[in-house]
Amino acid sequence: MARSAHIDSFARDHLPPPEQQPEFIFELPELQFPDTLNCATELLDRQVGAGLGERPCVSAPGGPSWTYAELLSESNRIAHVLVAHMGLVPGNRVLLRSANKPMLVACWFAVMKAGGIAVATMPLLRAKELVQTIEKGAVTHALCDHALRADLEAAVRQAPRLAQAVYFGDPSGAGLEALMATQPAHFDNVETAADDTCLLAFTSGTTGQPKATMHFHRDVMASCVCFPPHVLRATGADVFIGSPPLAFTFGLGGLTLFPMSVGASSVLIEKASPPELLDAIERFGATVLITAPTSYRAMAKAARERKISAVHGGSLRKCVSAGEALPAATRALWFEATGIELIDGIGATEMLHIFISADEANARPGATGRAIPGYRACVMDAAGQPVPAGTVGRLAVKGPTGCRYLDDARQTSYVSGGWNYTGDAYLMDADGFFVYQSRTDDMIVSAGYNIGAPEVEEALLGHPAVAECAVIGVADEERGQIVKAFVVLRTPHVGSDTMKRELQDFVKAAIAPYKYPRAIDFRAALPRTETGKLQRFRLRD
Ligand code: 3UK
Repeated sequence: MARSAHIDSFARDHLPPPEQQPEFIFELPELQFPDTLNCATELLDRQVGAGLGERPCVSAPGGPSWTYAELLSESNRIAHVLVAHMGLVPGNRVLLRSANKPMLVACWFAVMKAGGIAVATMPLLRAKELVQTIEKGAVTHALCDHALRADLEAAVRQAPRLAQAVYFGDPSGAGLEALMATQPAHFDNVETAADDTCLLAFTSGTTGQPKATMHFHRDVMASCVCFPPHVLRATGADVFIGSPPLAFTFGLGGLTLFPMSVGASSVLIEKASPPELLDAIERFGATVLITAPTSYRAMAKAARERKISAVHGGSLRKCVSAGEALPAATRALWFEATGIELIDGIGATEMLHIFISADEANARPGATGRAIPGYRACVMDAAGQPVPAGTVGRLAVKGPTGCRYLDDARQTSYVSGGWNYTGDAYLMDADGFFVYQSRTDDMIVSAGYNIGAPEVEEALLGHPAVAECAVIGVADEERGQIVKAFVVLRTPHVGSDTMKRELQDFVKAAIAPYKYPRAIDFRAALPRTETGKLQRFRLRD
């Protein structure tokens, strides 16, 4: 391995000990990386060097719209600001704070170029959570959108180790843009080692204290050669669009790394609610959509009416769903609306991106897919032994990326015997397709029966009055647990005892009757994380 370029050795000093790390496998020819590797050089400088400089790269509804050459010079200028003005040395952590927009992408690449470590934060985080992030990552620098300044300033008062913060988008013109104007458009990228950490990604936290996962320059490039060419197969002519924040590795990959790895362009929208997303798809002629199952469900009706799909004369041709299990009903709904078969994929912050998926031709309703090229997956029993096909157990994966928690005792609960345990209960069928059951700790055991919450949710979603729902197990004297459903009804339906009975009968007719929700609560909305993930634990409280 090449020598680390990090002068600040914080990341290296806080890696999990080698015996606690997963096994990494690099079997594909495209996974043979050189010892010296900087992902910004690969994804940005090299694309410009290869003649793609004039192609569109990143744009946003309110502007700007940058070509690859423009993104390169913006990033180079910011890299100079980091080094010359903010005193960054390789290995320092840089907090990034912004909604999805081209400037955030430029800042991210600037950090890579300067050999720093990007710590992107969800825009909705408040001072308290930012303080946790700063302390956990020993973060010393920040590049932040002026619009999100107040919470960062409040956090810095409590965490003064973050001594260097520069803001962009200040209407007065001061701040990052003014500093950039005095800097050259050329920057010599730091020659980082392939195994130098380049990002700390915090887990989206449906439970407990935040964990920071560590990913290397090599991991970023590995994510670009597995899912994108083998499953997604986008081209340089594609226009990517979607909702996940770039602080979530689903968004970072899907809206920045993957399009840039093939010379495509990406449209970044700050608030990607279903109507805004649909407007932007039409306006920019987006061809690849990256979002979560609930968003597909919410957009289906309008997507059909507005003919956004290429088969109806619109632009959209490929759609990726991840973040949560995709109900077969949602897959069918989206297909009816657009003629597009969703590409479902399970990914995790710990694994950086997607490791089980299926392309359109291999999609199987109700199954996530098969291990993608580069990864292996299997279902294990409690003792870490593979179970036979058709048996439910714990999902275990390994590949070129894997879990390294920064200085965290929970490393040994995610990684065991070289495998990464995602915390999901799955079964593998005879054809190697993985079928999601539930989070391992969301399995409901009622009167001795194992019931996966998503299966009951899926059944409920089949009822036309149900807009959204969530199922949990609640303690019960007689049965141990009973199935309880939280249901958001579509207007004009209203919650009533009659509606309860109707939904219960509907579920009994759709799946094994013992799985029906004995309790139903009607709600106006369900608690979700900023990444759109259902927070079942908040329903349990
Ligand atoms: C769940 C899924 C069933 C599953 C993510 C794509 O979601 C991402 O990362 P997180 O760390 O959560 C990981 C957990 O989310 N999950 C994600 N996708 C699916 N369950 N089917 C799916 N298709 O419980 C997993 O363990 O927030 C997704 C790319 C990058 C990501 N970080």
